[in-house]
Amino acid sequence: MNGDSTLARFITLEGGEGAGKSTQIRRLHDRLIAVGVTSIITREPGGSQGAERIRALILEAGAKRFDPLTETLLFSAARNDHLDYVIRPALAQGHWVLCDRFSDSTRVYQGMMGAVSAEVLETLDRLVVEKTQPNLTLILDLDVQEGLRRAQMRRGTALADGFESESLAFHERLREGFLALAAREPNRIVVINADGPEDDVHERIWSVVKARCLEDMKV
Ligand code: T5A
Repeated sequence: MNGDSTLARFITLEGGEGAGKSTQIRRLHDRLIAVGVTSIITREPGGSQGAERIRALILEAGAKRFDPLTETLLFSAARNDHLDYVIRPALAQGHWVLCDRFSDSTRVYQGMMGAVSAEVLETLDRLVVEKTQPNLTLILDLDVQEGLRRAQMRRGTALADGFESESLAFHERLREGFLALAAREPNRIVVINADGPEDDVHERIWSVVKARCLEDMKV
């Protein structure tokens, strides 16, 4: 099935801190391999050499966050590099791309939460992402306290980054922001209940990916 760029799919996973995106992206990758689909796993911010350098700058543990417009420009610069060097080449070779966060995170964190205007975000999206929009976006929706508990467990004694250190109210509004995006774009975005055991969440994701991306490929 791989090798044909018209069959390649770009899938993004989004949601709040600790919702299980990285865990579920690995599970989806393995399941796709089992049915003969080659995919790559990547992430934002980061994913390419240049973008990983920008990631280190943005997510420095214990550091104060940049202002929302500066963050937007940094995330966009990282995304531009990531698209040029990793995402578009992979899709052109017919590989599926599974990306842990993408432009919906900018819409919610910097747009809805940081009040960066829709006009600025749309202009940057046109400039950077252009036609390379995700075919499918899965929003992993989870109780905020549970997500932060999971993120903290994974981090252990290391310092939190500026995003994880935000208030509970911030994370609640973030969750609402993602749900609002999903309501606005039902053709592209599906909300996945991320509560419960990993296996259950994976099955929920798999049934959506099968129905939306694999049906016409007879898998
Ligand atoms: N950001 C990003 C912006 O503001 N704008 C942007 O444009 C972009 C792209 C990135 C930060 O940057 C911001 C958003 C973020 O704050 P990050 O370090 O990449 O930061 O962090 P996150 O993307 O938030 O990812 P996390 O690693 O915090 O969470 P995940 O990937 O959702 O969760 P995961 O899979 O690592 O799981 C966390 C822990 O929970 C366990 C895992 O084993 C792990 O220990 N777990 C479960 N436990 C119980 N039940 C389950 N079902 C579980 N699933 C996983």
